[in-house]
Amino acid sequence: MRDLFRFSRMWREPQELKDSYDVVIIGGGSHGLATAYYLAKNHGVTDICILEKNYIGAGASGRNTTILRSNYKTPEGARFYDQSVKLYEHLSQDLDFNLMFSQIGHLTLAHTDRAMFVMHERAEVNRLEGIDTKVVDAAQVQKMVPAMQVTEDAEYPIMGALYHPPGGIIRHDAVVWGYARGADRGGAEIHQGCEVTDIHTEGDRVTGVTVNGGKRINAGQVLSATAGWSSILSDMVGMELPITTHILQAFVTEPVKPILDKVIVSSQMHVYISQTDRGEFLIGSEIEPWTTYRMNGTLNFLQESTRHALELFPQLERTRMLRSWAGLCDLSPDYSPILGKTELEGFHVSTGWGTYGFKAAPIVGVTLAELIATGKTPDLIAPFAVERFYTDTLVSELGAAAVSH
Ligand code: FAD
Ligand code: PYC
Repeated sequence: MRDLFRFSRMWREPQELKDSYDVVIIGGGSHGLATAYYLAKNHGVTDICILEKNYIGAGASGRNTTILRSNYKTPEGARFYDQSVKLYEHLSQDLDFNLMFSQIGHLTLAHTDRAMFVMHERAEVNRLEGIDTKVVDAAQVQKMVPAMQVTEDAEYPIMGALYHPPGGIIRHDAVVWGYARGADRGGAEIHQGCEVTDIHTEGDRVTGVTVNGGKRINAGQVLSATAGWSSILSDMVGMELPITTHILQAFVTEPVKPILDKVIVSSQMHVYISQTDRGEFLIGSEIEPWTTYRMNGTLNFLQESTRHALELFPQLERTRMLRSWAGLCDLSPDYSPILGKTELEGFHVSTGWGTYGFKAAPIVGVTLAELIATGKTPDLIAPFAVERFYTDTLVSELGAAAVSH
């Protein structure tokens, strides 16, 4: 299996795995790769291996709908995602790789008085954090998106929206490849087709991992950046995380002329829509309510999301669907991430990203790299420690995390 992944123009051929590293990162998605990149860049830590059971970007990082934004509801969340969007603004230059960030603006539609109230609340939290977000009325929405149907007699009439100019879309696999190349250039080893099958401990600290084939690797610091699979990894050290894994689906149409240059989200219609640089309409919905590790799509998703997308863009009626897919999402009870240290010394996690973690990759990388290199939890991520579930200090992003949760 590993031989399948040996040839890449973007990073070095992997060496044989060594017996020990300073840091082992489990998971070659955007979070694991970004952490490796910033460990070398910001802290000079280079004795790192990234262990990926599949190929780089095989998880949710290569399956998401590429939305970046920071219009969250809690001050903790808004300021955290704001730092991430700011890092994304300069990431192409930083990685010397074109990530195709289109900062086109993001509109969350409101169809009821209650939804308008929530939009005002979010706008106010954002304003206090210095984030550019405001409430606009239906006429302003129509002006910004002339191609969208904004009529009063619609099944879901649009009363207004939360407008967030810094939001946008980016090329997701470029982000993954850019960080992988950057991590490799910084000295980290990337091992694809390399599954962690066990994690070892001695007393109350982590000591290393075993990979498929049976090789044991020693390490004083292990990061599990495994998102949808993170409960399986934490089970290996007897740690129960409050995470459930669900699928989220999306599809793209054939390319059409450019008619949409905003990201559109409607919580009540459970649909979100953008148009890619290639002209495809990219359409997604809500997570499926059951828990699973199987990434199978459903007909119900295609029917419902198509129906709602056509209510907003009836001109797409004859547009053909090109492909659909699903990815795993790791949901926490308060819709905020679980990030940083655990009770096991040296074992760190990045999980609880649900349907919204791609936008967080740069700030996750910066803050986890700081934690691993210095042993200190940066203030920005302190609210997201796993202890919050035992100290009743939840950070509830319900209603602002992604589509309708
Ligand atoms: P992943 O990219 O999932 O990487 C985890 C990696 O761990 C995987 O590659 C996996 O193979 C590997 N792994 C697992 N177990 C092992 C093991 N035992 N050994 C070695 N490797 C292992 N977020 C947004 O911000 N905006 C969006 O618009 C958005 N849209 C989404 C749309 C869809 C359809 C989906 C599915 C998700 C979406 N998300 C979005 C969420 C986002 O994609 C994820 O939160 C984010 O990509 C998680 O990144 P990660 O690096 O933590 O995990
Ligand atoms: O994080 O904004 C988001 C999002 C929208 C749909 C899926 N994730």
